[in-house]
Order: sequence, then C-alpha cells, then structure tokens
Amino acid sequence: MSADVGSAVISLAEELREILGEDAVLQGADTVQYHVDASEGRGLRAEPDLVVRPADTYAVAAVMRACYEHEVPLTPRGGGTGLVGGSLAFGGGVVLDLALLNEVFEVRPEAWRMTVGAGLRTDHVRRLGRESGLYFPPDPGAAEASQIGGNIATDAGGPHAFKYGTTGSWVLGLEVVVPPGKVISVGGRNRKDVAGYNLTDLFVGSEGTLGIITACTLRLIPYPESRVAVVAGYEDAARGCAALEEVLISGLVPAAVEYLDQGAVEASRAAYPGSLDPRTRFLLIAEFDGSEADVAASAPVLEEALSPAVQLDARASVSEQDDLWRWRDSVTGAVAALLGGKLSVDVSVPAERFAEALSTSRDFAEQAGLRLCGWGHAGDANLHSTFVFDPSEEGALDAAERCADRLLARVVEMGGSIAAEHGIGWAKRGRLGLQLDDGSLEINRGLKQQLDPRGLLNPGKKE
Ligand code: LAC
Ligand code: ZN
Repeated sequence: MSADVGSAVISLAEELREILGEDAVLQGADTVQYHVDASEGRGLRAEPDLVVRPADTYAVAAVMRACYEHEVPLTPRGGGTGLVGGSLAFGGGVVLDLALLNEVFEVRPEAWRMTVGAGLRTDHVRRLGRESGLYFPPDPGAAEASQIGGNIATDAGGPHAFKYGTTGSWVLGLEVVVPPGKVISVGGRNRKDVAGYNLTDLFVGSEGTLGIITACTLRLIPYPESRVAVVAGYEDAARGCAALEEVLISGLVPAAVEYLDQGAVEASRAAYPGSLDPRTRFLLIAEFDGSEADVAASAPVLEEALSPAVQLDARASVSEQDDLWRWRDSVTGAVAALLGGKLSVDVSVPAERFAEALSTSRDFAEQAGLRLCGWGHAGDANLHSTFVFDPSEEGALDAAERCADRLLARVVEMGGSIAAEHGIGWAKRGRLGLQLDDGSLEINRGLKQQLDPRGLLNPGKKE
C-alpha cells in the first residue's frame, strides 16, 4: 500500500462506517477469509485493506461512490468459488461482499420468472424454481456456495449448459451499480427486447469489471418430467471420443455430456457411487431429459451410441442420478486433495477438435513431468485440464504455469477459447490479446474506459 492509498483508506474506512454501520466494515484479522477464494490451490492470495458487507443496492452504490471519490480500488465478491482469483483484491483496496443482498423479490411461476438479489445462493435459486414446478438449468459445480450474481458476472456454465446454455442464457434483466455509483436497470422482465444495445449481455461475464450486479430477473422453464443418466467407461480416451461422436450424431439432444480422463477417474474412483470397472480409464456421463415417453424412447438410443464400453450404467431413478451428480461435483475437490496444488486450465475448442485438445493436454503434462487430471463438459468441448503438483516442491507451481501457458497458446491456434466458463480473472491476466484480435481488444478496452474511467473496479481482471 502506498502512503497515498494508505491515508485514503483510513478516511474511507471512517466514511464507510458512517454509511454502513460499524459491523459492516471489516479490517485486519476479520478479513482473512477474503484473502483466498477457490483459486487457492494455484497459489493465489491477496489482502484487501477493507471488506464491506452492504445490505442493499443503495449501500452498494454508496460504497462505490466513496471508493471513487477516494480513488480506492473496489473488488466485488460473491461466494468466492471462482477458480481464477476473480474476487481477490490484488493491490489492496476494498472487497465488497454481496452475501447480504439475498432477497427474493418475486417468483412468478405462471410467467416462468423470478427476481432475486445477487447474493442469493445458486442452489436456493434452483430450489425456488423447483418448488413451483420450474427448472433453472445452470448448475455450476459449487451451487451450494456460489451466488447467482457471481454466476452471472462470470457467465458460469456447468454440465447442463450443453443443452440449456450458460447462466447468461437465463437472464432477462439486471440491476447494476456502475461507476461512480449510479444504479441502472438493463433488460427487464420481457422475454423479448431489442431496444438499445444488449447491455444485459455486456454485464454477463464481465467479471465485476464494468459494474456490480445487485439483482437479477431470471427466466425459467417447466421442470422436465423425466431423465436418464448413462455412465459409460472406456479403456482409453480414443474410444471415449469415438463414442462421444456417436452421441452427437445420434439425433438426440442430451442435457449433458461430461468426461473424466484417466487422472480424474483415478482421483475420484474411490468415491464413485457404485462400482467402476477397473479397466475404465476414460468416462462419459450422458444425460437425457424430457417427457417420460421421450426418455423411454431415447434411453436405448443413447446407450447404443455409447457402446461398446467396458461399463454401461444407466440410472433411471432420481436418487441414483443425484448421487452421480454429487460425485461429479466432487471431482474438483478430489483432484485438489491429491497433492495439495492444482492449476486448472479451463478452455474450449471447436467440437471437432476435442480429442486433439485432450491429447495435447496429455502430451504437455507428460513433457513437463506433471500429473494431469482432466474433466469437464465434453459436449461443449470444454476441458478443465488440470496440472496437479505438490506446492512444497520447489519449481512445481512454475512448471504448472508454464504448461498452462503452452496449452492456452495451443488452444488459440486450434480456434478455441482461453476461458470457457471460469473467466479470465487474475490467473489469466494479460492473456486476452492471445485470443482477441486487435479490433476486438480495442473495443473491450474502450468499454472498460467508458464505464470505469478510473479503472477502480476489480482492477487487473479480464485484461
Ligand atoms: C467443474 C467445474 C470446476 O466442471 O467447472 O467441475
Ligand atoms: Zn466445469
């Protein structure tokens, strides 16, 4: 902290205590939980000068106004489940915790819609829909801890994004606080709206760098009547990829098609709900949902497409499916527990290059002498190629970072994306130019300059 920022923070802290109340402003030891997020395994930590916990939109706006006046950086934080350090305050400043903005403003089952605060947890959103017979499909891995505002700010994906799209596909409107502290509404409650530029989508995935999302109106659909999940085990990735291709040309639209490579299978084998054939070194999970009749007709087609496999395990009951998805959600934790360190590279490639992206990840890990665990959303050709290391081993993190950079560069050569669903955050800072052409990069920077001219909102992210 420079002397200038230091004195600015002292007077800012006083001002914020007056605006928000004593208890809503944390400093020193009270802020430790905000020094890390789910990117801790890749060695990211940052200490904010202050943490604030505003209770409503107007308090968020007041915090932003004060930060702008004092020229102090402001980093919004949802559930802290991000994997690229997007909610950490590198360089200090204020972290704004959105957890208290968790109000449910309106649930309108007949209109397939709800309006809720940004701090509401994702599983709560899903449960609210379910209670009204409706479905909110986005299911990012950490649904119990992540918040809907953070999911929107990162356009979080998840397994069911294959059929249903990422979180942004379900956003009708947003309330956003933009610098220097103005509350705006973009989109609304309408299912169709082409007035003005699509500012709603501008904030979706903007990673808290253009404004702070405080509330959202979400679209829902009727809950699918039935579903079947099929787990298929293969002896190697090549056989698994051949089966994936069969699924994609089968004429079905599966809700989800997931993969686990050999490393991910080994890391999570012990916790699998059921038994995994010992020959399984590559796993696909395909789910189909719809009416009972559709599911009954499609299940055999799906199984046929996934065959031949060393293991084929069709799960028709809700409890078996819940167990399976819970296990699938635990993969990232199982991989983190292997050696303590993990650097997960979230990328996507054009669908026809999925197998090549898998083998490239394997080759690069092998050449670097690192262990690879890869899993993710095969239908979307979205890989989480994760390099696992022991953080106490000298040079291991550096080796993983070099390997990650190599993979990002190769993915771009393949026409892919360096950030499919986990964002750019801090972990991939400076890499945007790898993928975006000069013209697009200039527009990106122009938008940032227009909305946040002093560059105080989540600085260093999404660049
Ligand atoms: C997953 C999270 C890490 O797919 O995106 O497990
Ligand atoms: Zn994922």
